Amino acid sequence: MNTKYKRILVLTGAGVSAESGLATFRDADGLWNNHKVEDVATIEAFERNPEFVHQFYNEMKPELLKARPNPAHLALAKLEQEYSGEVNIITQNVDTLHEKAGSRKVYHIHGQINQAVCLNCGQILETWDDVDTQTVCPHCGVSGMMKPNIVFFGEALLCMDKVQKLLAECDLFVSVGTSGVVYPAAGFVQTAKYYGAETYEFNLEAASNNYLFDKHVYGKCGETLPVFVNELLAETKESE
Ligand code: BJW
Repeated sequence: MNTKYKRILVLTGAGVSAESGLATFRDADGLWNNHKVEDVATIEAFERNPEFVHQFYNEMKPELLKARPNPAHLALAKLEQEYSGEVNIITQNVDTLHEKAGSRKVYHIHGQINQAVCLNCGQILETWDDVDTQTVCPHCGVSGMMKPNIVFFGEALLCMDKVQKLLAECDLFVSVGTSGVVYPAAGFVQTAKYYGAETYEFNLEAASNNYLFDKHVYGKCGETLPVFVNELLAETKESE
C-alpha cells in the first residue's frame, strides 16, 4: 500500500452540514433554532420538561430527514471508497448525512436524531416518527421512559472505546466544521497529535482549538474538502 497515510480519521461538526441548509449551533445570534442550546440539550432540561424536549426534536426530524448531503459529505464518502488506506468518520452531528452520502464507517458520538433510547432497558428504537412521553418501548414494553438518543451536556459520549482506539491509531486527523468548544470532542486533536498524527483543520474561520492543528484550510468545506480529497487520491495513484 503506497498511501501517504495508513489511517485517516475525520471529526465533523455542524459546519459540514451547513451547506445542506442545516443550522449550526453557535451562529452570530448565539441561538440554535431559536433556543439557547443549553435550554434544550442538557439532561436537566430533559428531566425538567421532557414533553418540550421531545417536541423540539420531533419538530426537527422532517427537516433532517429531507436534507441532502453536500459536496463535503460526498467528498468524504469518496475518500472512504477510493483511498487504499483506512478512513473513519467521528461525527458530532445527529443528522444522517454522512450515511446518505455513502460513508459506512461513521461513529455518532453525540447520538442520532432518528433514534430514541429506553431509560428502562437501554435498548435503541430506530424511528423517524415522533417519540414522546407516552411512547412504549418495543423491547421491554415500558411506557414513558424513552429519551431522544441525543447526548446532552452532562451525559457520557457514545462509542468512546472505539474513538479512543481510532485516535491512537490514526496518522492523519482532519477536523471539519466544528468550533472546538465542546469537550471531549474538542480535545480529540490533542490525543491524535500525542500519538503522532498530522492534524488538519477545515473551517470557515479559526476554531477555538486552532493552535493544535498543523495545517489550516479556511473557507466553505463544500469547496475546500473536495479539492483536498482529490489531491490525496491523486498522490496515492501517482505513487503506485
Ligand atoms: C463551517 C461552515 C462551512 C460553518 N464550512 N465550516 C472539559 C472542559 C470544559 C467543559 C467540559 C469538559 N469536558 C466536558 C465538559 C462539559 C461539556 C462541555 O464541553 N461544555 C463546554 C460548552 C464548555 N461537555 C459535555 O457535557 C459532554 N459530556 C461529557 O463530557 O460527559 C462526561 C461524562 C463522562 C461519564 C459519565 C457522565 C458524563 C457532552 C457534550 C454533548 C454536546 N451536545 C450537543 C447538543 C446535541 C443536541 C443536538 O445535536 O441536537 O452537541 S451541544 C452542540 O455542540 C452539539 C454539537 O455536536 C456540539 C459541537 O458543536 P459544533 O459541531 O462544533 O457546532 P458549532 O456551531 O459550535 O460550530 C460550527 C463550526 O462550523 C463553526 O466553527 C463555523 O465557523 C463552522 N462552519 N459553516 C466549514 N460551510
